Amino acid sequence: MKPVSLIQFLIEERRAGRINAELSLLIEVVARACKRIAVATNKGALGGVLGEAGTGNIQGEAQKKLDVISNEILLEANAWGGHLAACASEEMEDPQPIPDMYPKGNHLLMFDPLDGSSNIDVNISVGTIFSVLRCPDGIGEPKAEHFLQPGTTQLAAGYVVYGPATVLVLTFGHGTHEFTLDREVGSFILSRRDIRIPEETGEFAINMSNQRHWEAPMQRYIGELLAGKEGPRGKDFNMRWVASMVADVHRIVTRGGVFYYPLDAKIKSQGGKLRIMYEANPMAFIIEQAGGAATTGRERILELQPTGLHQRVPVFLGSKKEVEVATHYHLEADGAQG
Ligand code: AFP
Repeated sequence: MKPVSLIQFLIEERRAGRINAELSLLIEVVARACKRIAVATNKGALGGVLGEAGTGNIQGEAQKKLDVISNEILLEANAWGGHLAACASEEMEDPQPIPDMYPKGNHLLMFDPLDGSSNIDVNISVGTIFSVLRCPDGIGEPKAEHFLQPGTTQLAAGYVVYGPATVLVLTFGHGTHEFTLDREVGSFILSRRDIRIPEETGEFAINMSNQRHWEAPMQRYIGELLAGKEGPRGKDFNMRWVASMVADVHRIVTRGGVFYYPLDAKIKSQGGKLRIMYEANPMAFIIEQAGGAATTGRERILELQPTGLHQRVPVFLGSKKEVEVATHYHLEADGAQG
């Protein structure tokens, strides 16, 4: 079969009436920016881009040089195209307006420019995550409040994993599709259309070092997975944890599995570890469009009403039946308490 490039795919989606020209251009621009981030990450130590930037982001986390560079690449690429009303990023406290000298569009773009950045210096996969919303009508200068829309309103979401291959996974709400970067040609080529995540799995991803801080239903659930064949689940489970959400989610999108970043006593006051607007929502959209499930352990992520641009939530996502078991344990425990 003839290879289908991302550009061809976007034209087909436009012809099918699933996206408009502005959204198509937006995705092209984001994909082009991610190719530049891939080049920067691939250079490693030779590019002088490893290590700390000496600054902190809004979350109080140390920024890596590549965090800052990736953020700038995405901002610069998206400023002038006329497809955006504003951008928001993990690395900036407030949304970034489009400079006055450029035309404005109707879309809001949010991104985590380089997720898993603690893995950069050790040459383990990192990634970019993005989410696209419509700018509410009549808003010329979007503020944070205009971004605070539930995940169900996302027009598009995607991630790029910078691993042995650079891979883009994308959804417009009509299935989840994967594109692999052909480095010689410089184009993303469709490598999997309409991805389906198996409903059942024997593989889970969680940071086990937090076990003692988890809530009781999480202790029970993971305890049963660890008990394997001899336990109540009657089968053995395997564990993986890359500590780059993009890489962990990409494994699930490829062969199934579940990913958990639950609430624990250490992070309870901040609501969770992962950010709703540019981590949980886009990943939940991608996973649901591939037949998986995504909850906070209690509620469907995509239905949450966000209250802050950098709000954090617990994340349970992946193979549907397994996410349902973990969610059921939490709801059951809440019911028993209440
Ligand atoms: P950074 O982007 O700050 O490296 O955080 C990565 C992340 O948000 C997500 O990608 C990982 O799944 C998670 O943190 C890893 O968390 P632990 O450090 O608790 O393993």
